[in-house]
Amino acid sequence: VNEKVILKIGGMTCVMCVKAIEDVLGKLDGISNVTVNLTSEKAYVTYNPQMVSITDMKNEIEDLGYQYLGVE
Ligand code: 9UX
Repeated sequence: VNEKVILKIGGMTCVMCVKAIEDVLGKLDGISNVTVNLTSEKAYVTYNPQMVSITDMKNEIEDLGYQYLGVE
């Protein structure tokens, strides 16, 4: 069953940052939709918690060089 989560992200300064985060999160198995908003600095994620965890998302965000600031 899919769930929705809103992740707070720090360090994004341009639309390429947004695209980079959407791309890496979108490639994770179990994530069916990602929309990142630069102004609000949030990622709106639809995912299957049996396939992927918030920690997985956090790791991907941090590996890219951005900050994971928790869930809203
Ligand atoms: Mo452009 Mo966003 O270099 O870090 S991708 S500011």
